[in-house]
Amino acid sequence: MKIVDAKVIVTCPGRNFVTVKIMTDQGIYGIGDATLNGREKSVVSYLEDYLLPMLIGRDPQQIEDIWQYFYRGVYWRRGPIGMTAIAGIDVALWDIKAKLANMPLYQLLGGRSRDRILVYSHANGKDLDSTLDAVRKAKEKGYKAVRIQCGVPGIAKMYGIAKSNKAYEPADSDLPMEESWSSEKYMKFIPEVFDAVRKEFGYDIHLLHDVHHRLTPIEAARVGKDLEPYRLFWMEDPVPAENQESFKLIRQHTTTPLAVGEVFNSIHDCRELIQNQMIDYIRTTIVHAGGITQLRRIADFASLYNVRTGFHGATDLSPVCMGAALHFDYWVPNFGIQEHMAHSPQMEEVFTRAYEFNDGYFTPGEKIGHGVDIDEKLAAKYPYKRACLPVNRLEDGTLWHW
Ligand code: KDG
Ligand code: MG
Repeated sequence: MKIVDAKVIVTCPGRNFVTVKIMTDQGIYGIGDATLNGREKSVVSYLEDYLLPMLIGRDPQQIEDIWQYFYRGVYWRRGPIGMTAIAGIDVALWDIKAKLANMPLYQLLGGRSRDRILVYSHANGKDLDSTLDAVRKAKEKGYKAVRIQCGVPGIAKMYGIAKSNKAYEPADSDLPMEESWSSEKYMKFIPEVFDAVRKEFGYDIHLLHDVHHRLTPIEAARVGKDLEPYRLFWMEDPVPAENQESFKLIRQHTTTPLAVGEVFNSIHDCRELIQNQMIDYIRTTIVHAGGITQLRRIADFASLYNVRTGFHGATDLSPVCMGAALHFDYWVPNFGIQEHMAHSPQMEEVFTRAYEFNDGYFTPGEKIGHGVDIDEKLAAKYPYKRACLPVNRLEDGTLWHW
């Protein structure tokens, strides 16, 4: 069996998505997500100018060898652009292999370990009342777990809080917008938010929160401690994770569970965090971490230390990534939770999917492969539009993490 063609499809049905499509001499094809939010074209160039031409003539069944060829073989290892490109190819190859085996992907991975996949949704509001409303709406839709973000009094423009009726804040400006931040104002306000949510909805719902890397370790320790009475499912990305040692300090002070890793792209980025049991959930996902081939290694390694998965699943990860992630979640023994943000109807017209939501849980569907496909004709109607993520500054103008 041989790969006879491979291409990249870029489409923007509301936001930019990059999809790898690999064709074989047996008529079977596979697709993979290679979207890197706000930097999409760098991955497109890496794929088109380098990796895809090297695929032609190879046996698509040799997923491992192809992965090693693009990881070890290129000399320049790791990094978000390279690992996202590898992930796009890797998932397309797993899709082909599952189609060849005439199985849904989860069967090929080892079969399902659970009946359904717990997902968390987002509830965010510009103030406390609208946040409580958003939680109510998420509950009405059946979600059993909700990530809560709330505008902070005194902070004018803040990432993670929806503008108008949008579900979240997408990368939506031609050049980066500037937002602002005050750790002091946030740290005072956030326990009040969770206090109000627990008072209104009780403890029979999982609550999550994303700090988005904005605190220092000692500040994160304080927030974790202050949130303990509200029994969070997790506190996410409390500090930037380049320095994995930071988490030792946070861990010494709080029992609030920690989730980290949506910006990681290799097993080495999370090795110390996992090995030293400094986190509880690993968020590294398929599209940004070299695909299923590497993520399997990360999950197996994490299972040795009781660290469970909680994959990133914002809307900038295409339905192709979501489909593949749900097959992985169905199988992986140390599953924790899966993030879910609904794609728009326009996006779901371009990407058809077999996965299904029912009362707070997903199932990946029984379609062979990963069950997601792309309508290329429709995709062509939505040309790429540059869209940048914002930057963040402290009140005195200092550029900050966001
Ligand atoms: O591209 C960046 C978004 O995916 C990210 O900001 C969303 O933090 C996020 C999350 O937890 O979903
Ligand atoms: Mg996050």
